[in-house]
Amino acid sequence: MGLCLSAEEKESRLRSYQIDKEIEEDSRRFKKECKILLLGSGESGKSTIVKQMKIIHQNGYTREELAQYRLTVYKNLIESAHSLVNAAKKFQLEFRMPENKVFADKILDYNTESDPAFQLSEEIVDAIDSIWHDPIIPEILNNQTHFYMMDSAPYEYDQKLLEESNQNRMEESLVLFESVINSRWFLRTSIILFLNKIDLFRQKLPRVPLENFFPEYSGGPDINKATKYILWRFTQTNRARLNIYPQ
Ligand SMILES: Nc1nc2c(ncn2[C@@H]2O[C@H](COP(=O)(O)OP(=O)(O)O)[C@@H](O)[C@H]2O)c(=O)[nH]1
Ligand SMILES: [Mg+2]
Repeated sequence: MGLCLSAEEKESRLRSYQIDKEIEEDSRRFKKECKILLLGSGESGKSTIVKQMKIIHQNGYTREELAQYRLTVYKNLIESAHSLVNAAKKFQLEFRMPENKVFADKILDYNTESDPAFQLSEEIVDAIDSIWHDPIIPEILNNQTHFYMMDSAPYEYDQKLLEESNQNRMEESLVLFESVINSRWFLRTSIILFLNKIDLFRQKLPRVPLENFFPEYSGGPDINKATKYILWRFTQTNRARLNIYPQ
């Protein structure tokens, strides 16, 4: 009779019920889930946006996670110091403070290690601090259009790509955006266009005219006009007529 189930049958019904419940819960979760694909050329700020989302919406980073980033910070510091010393050489600029000539060689010879307990030596920290205060540093930084330096990499319209040094970053971003937005894979996708690094753009605009790189632009150093022009350039590529939400 229907009511007399064997222990084995009871167990299998229970298991089946549990599986159904799990499937139902999964599908409820998937419906709420929103997948985001962040696309952009190297150094455009993709990782930064993910980190900002984690800080704002997921309680940020644990002490262990922060400790893991320490090595990356050291590595970036040493790489940037190398870039500065190499740029001085490239532009044939001599460090003005005599001790910095010695420090420059010391810095080029120094590399970080991958051991998590690794600490920068005090000597190298002092050497970097000293060259950073040399009067030639502003001259080197003013030449950033012609060499690559991470972190302080200012807004990209006059910058070359890290991946390919003769490709202008802004042109590359436009080409990349055009190929994504018109791709058949994204026909039913909403697009959010992040015009980030606005702080760097604002600083750079009066110093490096946008017209030098985009001769048809005629709005001068007005940040609103320049931003509108760039937004217009991006929206012009939208042949598939997707909804674009500028941020
Ligand atoms: N000043 C400024 N720097 C930014 C901004 N967004 C990203 N960066 C910096 O740009 C560099 C490259 O960013 P990252 O997120 O690593 O780029 P990714 O290669 O696209 O992942 C990093 O040094 C970031 O700190 C921004 O809005 N303003
Ligand atoms: Mg990244």
